[in-house]
Amino acid sequence: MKSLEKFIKYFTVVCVIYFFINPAFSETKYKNEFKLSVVVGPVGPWGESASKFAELVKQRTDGRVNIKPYFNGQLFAGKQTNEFLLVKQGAADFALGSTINWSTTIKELNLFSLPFFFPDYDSLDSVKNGKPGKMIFSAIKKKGAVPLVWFENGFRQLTNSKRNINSPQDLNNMKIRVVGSPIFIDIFKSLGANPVSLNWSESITAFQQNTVDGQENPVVSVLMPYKIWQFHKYLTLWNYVIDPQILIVNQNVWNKFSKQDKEIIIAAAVEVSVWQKKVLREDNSVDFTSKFMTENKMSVNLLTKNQIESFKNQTKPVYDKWIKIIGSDLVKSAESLMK
Ligand code: X2X
Repeated sequence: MKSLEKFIKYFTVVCVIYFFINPAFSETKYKNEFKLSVVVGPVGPWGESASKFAELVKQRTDGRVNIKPYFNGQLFAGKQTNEFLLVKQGAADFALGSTINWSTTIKELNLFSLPFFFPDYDSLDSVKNGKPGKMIFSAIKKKGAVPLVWFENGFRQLTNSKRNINSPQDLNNMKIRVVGSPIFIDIFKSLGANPVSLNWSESITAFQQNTVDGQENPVVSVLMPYKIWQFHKYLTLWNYVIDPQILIVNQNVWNKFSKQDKEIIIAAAVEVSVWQKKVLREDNSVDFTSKFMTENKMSVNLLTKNQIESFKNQTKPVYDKWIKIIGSDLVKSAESLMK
């Protein structure tokens, strides 16, 4: 009996040692699939960034980290503005998303939706790379997900099926589809329009059936892949809000990756975000956009400085209300960098 006990003890010790020194056992083993949430479809720079990122990570981790993009908001069981909570709760592992969709949970993200606040890409870059960017990343962390890398969606432009928009009066009573985020409702109400909040996936049907007259989205990232000219004849280039994206990951999922795999994931994301930004910024130029959309029979309307000024004045109460919600420290910090 004693010798049996001795044998069991000896056997256990040998097994434990074997487990720790054998590379096949000690190599990091993760779940088979990590779900990456994407609101739009696979076509266009947003969807393509998600696919490229997943591919690079798989290749560079020799298949250890298998990320699968779920397009068209397949992972939401409801509103797209719940995407952040999906990641926080683990129903999605990653999201490559627009900050707009998460702004109902993280108030700081409404900074990017302040009307006529960001004059150009340089201002956006200085805010993302400076103190405000850090404040925003720490707000995201506090709310329970890990922000990894900034991506981009572009300035948002207006399209509609009724008429050219030159002044707030032209928007009077127009039904405009917006994301279900309160600042967008405020902006379009202040302009006299009738905002209707819908998930993007339901919006295309609304355009087809003419239950709304217009919408606002970035040209290259969303309007081109979705061939908006099939539904709307009028495009107004007004750069009224900027729409950055961020790649986020669930906190527990992130903690379980090895140091080496974390580095691979971040490097792949940075590489793809550089590519995405380059494509978007080149193609978002007024010349390219105007030519492309005119060829597709859209009437393209580039607002003058004075016209923009009248939209800006009209939306001033929205700015005044929302800087308090966003946090005046963050807004001031962004303003001082943009001067
Ligand atoms: O719903 C939209 O308008 C979209 C696709 O741009 C976002 O996800 C914010």
